[in-house]
Amino acid sequence: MVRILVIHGPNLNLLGTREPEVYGSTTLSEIDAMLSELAGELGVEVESFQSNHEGAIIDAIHDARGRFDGILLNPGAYTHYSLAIRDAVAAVGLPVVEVHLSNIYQREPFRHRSVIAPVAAGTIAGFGTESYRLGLRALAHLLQGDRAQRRN
Ligand code: CA2
Repeated sequence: MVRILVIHGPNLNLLGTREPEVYGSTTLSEIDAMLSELAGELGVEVESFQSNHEGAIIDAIHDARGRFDGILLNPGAYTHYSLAIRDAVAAVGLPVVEVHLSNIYQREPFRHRSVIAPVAAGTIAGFGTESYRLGLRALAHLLQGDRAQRRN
């Protein structure tokens, strides 16, 4: 079965407890539960990980090789400047779908640039928790297509 690692970056552990006007009122564990439910429908497996530390996120990306087929990644504020996370994504060679709750292009200018986007398979932003669900669907579609192609 296709296995997907979900990585939530810094401060996303606070979801649902602060700034609901920007990030909504759903907690991170509720998002993880939604993703597990959707994974069941899509016939994929998901495992979730959250860290506030750049190095821990990089380690999780490296360790995904051989254990997961793809990564659903919300890099949080690292999106905008972490060349180290970008390099890890490029190096691991697994498809990565970048997701954001908010529409980063409607926000402050420093959020308009993602250094991750050029090495991601695709990016979804602005749909709140639905961004994660759309991202999981997109990644499952990509990976299940790859599997079918390898069988033929
Ligand atoms: O919209 C997104 O998903 C972001 O990745 C969220 C990051 C932000 O730095 C990016 O520009 C866009 C911030 C996550 C902070 O989450 C909080 C949740 C509750 C309270 C405070 C912060």
